[in-house]
Amino acid sequence: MKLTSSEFIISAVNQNDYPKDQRPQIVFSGRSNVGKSSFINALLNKKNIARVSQTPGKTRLINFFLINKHFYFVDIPGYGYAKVSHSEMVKFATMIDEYLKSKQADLAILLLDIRRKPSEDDLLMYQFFKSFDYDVLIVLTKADKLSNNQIFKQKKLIKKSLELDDKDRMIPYSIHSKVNQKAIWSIIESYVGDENGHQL
Ligand SMILES: Nc1nc2c(ncn2[C@@H]2O[C@H](COP(=O)(O)OP(=O)(O)O)[C@@H](O)[C@H]2O)c(=O)[nH]1
Ligand SMILES: [Mg+2]
Repeated sequence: MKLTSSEFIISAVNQNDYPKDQRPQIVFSGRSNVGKSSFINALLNKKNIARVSQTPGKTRLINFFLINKHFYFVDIPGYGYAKVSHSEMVKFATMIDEYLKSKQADLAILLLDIRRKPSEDDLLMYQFFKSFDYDVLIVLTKADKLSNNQIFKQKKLIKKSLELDDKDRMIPYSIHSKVNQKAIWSIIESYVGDENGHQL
């Protein structure tokens, strides 16, 4: 697939704000500071379409980006940031629940830092996606920080702690080397089909 256009559409607070059309959606999730905005920018080859945050945990909205006028990237807020109040947590959970229930997306991309053991929040997010029947692609960010040998070890550890479903894939990535970017795009492509909605 050739990337021909990408544009920011809307920051949604609730369902009423979501785009009303039936174009396919790919949803992106991960704890604050995992590299989600950087990853979206890198995929779209844009400097700052998804804002790389200065203050982690600050963006509390669901951002929709229209790609090739054909499908959406949906950026849901980062979680696991310590300094949020209980009421903010509840607001966050309600927002995510409402989006996931809408079942607009078929593929969820869950970002995990390749250097860390998945947190409780990471595990919950993965299980949340599975409970709503999403296929999940795990992207392991910041792969440039580790040696190949360490990457191998971390992949094993992360797979085990998530109890990764056999059909879910896990791919290391780095915004610096852009390793596996092609592979990630072809997975996305297999979910969104071509402009006429045909499965590729
Ligand atoms: N070394 C390295 N740093 C990264 C990578 N991806 C993101 N970062 C850095 O991680 C920090 C958080 O990135 P950001 O995209 O704002 O994370 P977000 O909170 O998940 O959206 C920033 O300082 C990025 O430059 C990567 O692949 N390699
Ligand atoms: Mg961000």
